[in-house]
Amino acid sequence: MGTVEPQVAQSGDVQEVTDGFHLVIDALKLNGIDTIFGLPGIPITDFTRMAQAAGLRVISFRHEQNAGNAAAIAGFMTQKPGICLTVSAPGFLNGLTALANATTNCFPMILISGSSEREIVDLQQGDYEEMDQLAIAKPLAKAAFRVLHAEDIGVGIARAIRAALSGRPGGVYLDLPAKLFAQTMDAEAGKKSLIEVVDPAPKQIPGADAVKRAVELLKGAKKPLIVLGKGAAYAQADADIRALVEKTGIPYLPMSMAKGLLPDTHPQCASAARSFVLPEADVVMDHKSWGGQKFIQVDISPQEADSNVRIDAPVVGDIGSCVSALLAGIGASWPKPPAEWLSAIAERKKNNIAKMAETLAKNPSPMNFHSALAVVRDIIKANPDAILVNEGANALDFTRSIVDMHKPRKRLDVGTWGVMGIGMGFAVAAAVVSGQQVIAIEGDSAFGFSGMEVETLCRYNLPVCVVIFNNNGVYRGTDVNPTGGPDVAPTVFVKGARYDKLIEAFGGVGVHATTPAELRKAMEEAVRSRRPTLINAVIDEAAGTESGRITSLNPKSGEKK
Ligand SMILES: Cc1ncc(C[n+]2csc(CCOP(=O)(O)OP(=O)(O)O)c2C)c(N)n1
Ligand SMILES: [Mg+2]
Repeated sequence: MGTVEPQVAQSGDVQEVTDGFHLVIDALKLNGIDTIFGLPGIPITDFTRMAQAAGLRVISFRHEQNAGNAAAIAGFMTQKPGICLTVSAPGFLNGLTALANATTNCFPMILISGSSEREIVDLQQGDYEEMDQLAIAKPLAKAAFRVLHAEDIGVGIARAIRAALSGRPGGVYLDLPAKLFAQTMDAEAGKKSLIEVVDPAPKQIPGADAVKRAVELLKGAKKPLIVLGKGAAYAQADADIRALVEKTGIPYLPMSMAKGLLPDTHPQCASAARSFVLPEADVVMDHKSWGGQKFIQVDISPQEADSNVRIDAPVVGDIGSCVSALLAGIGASWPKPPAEWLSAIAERKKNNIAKMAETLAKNPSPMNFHSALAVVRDIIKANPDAILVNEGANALDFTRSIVDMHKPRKRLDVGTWGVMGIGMGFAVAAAVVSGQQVIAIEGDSAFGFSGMEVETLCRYNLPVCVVIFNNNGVYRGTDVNPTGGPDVAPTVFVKGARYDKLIEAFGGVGVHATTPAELRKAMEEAVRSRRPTLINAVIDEAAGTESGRITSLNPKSGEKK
């Protein structure tokens, strides 16, 4: 229990007192929180100092969005809410993008922000950094709470933890006005006011009838397919998921962050035949329709069924419980899917893998995405515990399809929104939480959103190897200004930029790599030394496509020429 200077009570007895600062720290510690990601300033500077003094790890960032992204992915990796701490108004707003992204992706995180005094904010009298933060956070968070009295801190933290972790996890906002931190109360009463949350993510057991319906539907399928999403990765029910896939013999398709849940090299993995299996399958466990298909959806939220296609067999519960119930339901003698279906997939896989191998073996000059990623694929294969962070457009899509993942929760990327800017926040958190080597494959544009955090990598001496696929711009570096004027095209950056020099400013290792051999040597050395490293990998500026794999989402001009 943290205490402040003893105060002399009226009776003359010395009374142990505590305050808001210490109650928040103690409540977090009581609930197993050991790390805070944040950025200091009024009114939370002293809080960061006291938290560090109390044994919490406090990781300071250069911009709150990166601290927020770090907290969110720490939550995804650990099933404990990641904590992000920000100052009022502008710091709070900087953290909000990460909070909203966490909610969208079902990452458990708590954004704790200092705020200005309610009395002044509500009368709009012009307090320092005045803003009604609770109202602004509400629509972007799964839940939002404010604590006004020191004796309510225990309840506030407990409610935030439960909201972040239970059901579909998400982002929670906790508003702590400046005055709260200095409020004092009797230390013993303070200690008693704290809550150690019991069973914050309760199991939700699916109904027997729902499981039976799903098993029946699966049984009748001629072309079944299992789609694994990042919720399956989050659940940490790896052994049961693997057993379900292997016992049924059903081909599966991992979504981006579910890659590695079973190794991508698994014989039932249909990733290399993705564009064939998705429209072709007749019964799909999870996901999107191509007409005539039937769907089983496993989800902890009963509201999610029918959200974009008719769900014929919703199975509502936590993934672990649902998968073990389905396993029990399919029993010991489940017939393998029809051989025709499996061989049609195998055929496509074989052809696509052979075609890809041919492309990867080429050694064009300048290097392209494929020749560079052949190297990354080898490095990840040799270091299956390394965590791969990935963002960009082409730099994302090519990495996702070329680099096999071998273990669960080792691929962290742009998620549901395809948001740029997660890179360095995710990389810092992945290294801090796991202690493992992190490899961040970054588009040159994507990197720019959080690039200043290379100083953070160096400051904490984290084993992070950032590889920038530098193609001189957004998607490619070849656009020209149609007017012939002096401004370059909107998608083009400074050509031949040397990102490797950025990290050298902070004592990290910078490498300029123009060939696969140079890239391989630099990545191997980074993994061996575990030093913060940034490799500027020069990629053919004409190699990418507009928006990577989602070119078709670009609106077309209706203007008649
Ligand atoms: C926050 C945010 N802003 C803008 C975008 C639009 N966007 C998608 S990908 C991308 C950058 C693509 O360029 P780069 O990272 O260099 O990847 P490349 O295709 O060149 O490999 C941008 C700006 C986004 N997804 N998120
Ligand atoms: Mg680029």
